[in-house]
Amino acid sequence: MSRVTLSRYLIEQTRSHNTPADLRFLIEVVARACKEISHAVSKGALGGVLGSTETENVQGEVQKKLDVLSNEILLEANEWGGTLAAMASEEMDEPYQIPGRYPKGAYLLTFDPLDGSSNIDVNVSVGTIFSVMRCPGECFSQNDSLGEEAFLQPGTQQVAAGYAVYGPQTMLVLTLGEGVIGFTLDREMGSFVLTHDNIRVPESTAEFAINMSNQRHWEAPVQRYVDELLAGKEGPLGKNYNMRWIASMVADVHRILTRGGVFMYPRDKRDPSKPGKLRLMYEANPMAMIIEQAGGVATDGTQRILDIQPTALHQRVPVFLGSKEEVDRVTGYHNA
Ligand code: P6P
Repeated sequence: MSRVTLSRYLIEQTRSHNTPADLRFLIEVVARACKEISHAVSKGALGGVLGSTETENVQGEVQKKLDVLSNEILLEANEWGGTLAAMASEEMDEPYQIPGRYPKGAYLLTFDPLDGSSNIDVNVSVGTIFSVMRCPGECFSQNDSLGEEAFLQPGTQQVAAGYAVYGPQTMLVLTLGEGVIGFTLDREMGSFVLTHDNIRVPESTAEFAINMSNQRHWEAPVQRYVDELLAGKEGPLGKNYNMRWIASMVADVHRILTRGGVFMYPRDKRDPSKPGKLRLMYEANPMAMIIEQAGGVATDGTQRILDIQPTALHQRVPVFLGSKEEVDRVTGYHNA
């Protein structure tokens, strides 16, 4: 059977599901930028891009050289194509305005250009996460600069979401709202080739992902749930569980999409002003859309992540996502 590349898949989607041509073009451009990021990441020390810069991002996190490079790659790839009204990134305080010399388009793109970047210097998988929404109303008239309010749409408004994971293979995992597909980068051809045509999250699991070092800071429902997981076969859940924590959301979510699991980054008592670590607009929302499209569940502990009405571009939310049986259980403990 001939190999289906991302370009061919998107063309066929356009015919069968009326995917707008400008959305198709946007996805292809983002994928091309991810190929360039993959190339930079894979060079490691040979590329002179390991280590940190002297700067911090809006999150107060020290920026890795590859954070900054990946952000620039995505901005430069997407600013000229005429598909976007504006962009927003974990690495930038304010939305990025499309330069006046380029046409604007109907979509908004948000992204975490290099998620898990603390893992780069130790050669552990990292990734790029992205989300696409429509620009509300006529917000893309040529001369307006867009404030963050145009981005503050609930995750149900996303028209596409995806991530690239830079691991032993580089993969692009994508949803356009019709299920989840996976493409593997063929470095010889330079193309993303369809290798996973219907990714589904197993409904039950025996594997959980959480940073256990924060256990003393968790709220009661999470304490209860994790205690039950650790109690194993002799406990109320009646089976033994395994634990994995890569500290790279893209890698942890990819494992869960592949073999099931429950991923948790709960709020904790260390900093009440921060309801968790992960950001809604370019981590939780795109991953929640992907997980739900694959048959999983994604909540903030009490409600569906995709229903959250954002109040700020860089707001953080608690995240519980993955196999339905387990996410429903821990969410039920919060709502008990
Ligand atoms: P911790 C990476 O910095 C990240 O944003 C996610 O990719 C990851 O799941 C989480 O933070 C890891 O956080 O506190 O375990 O280092």
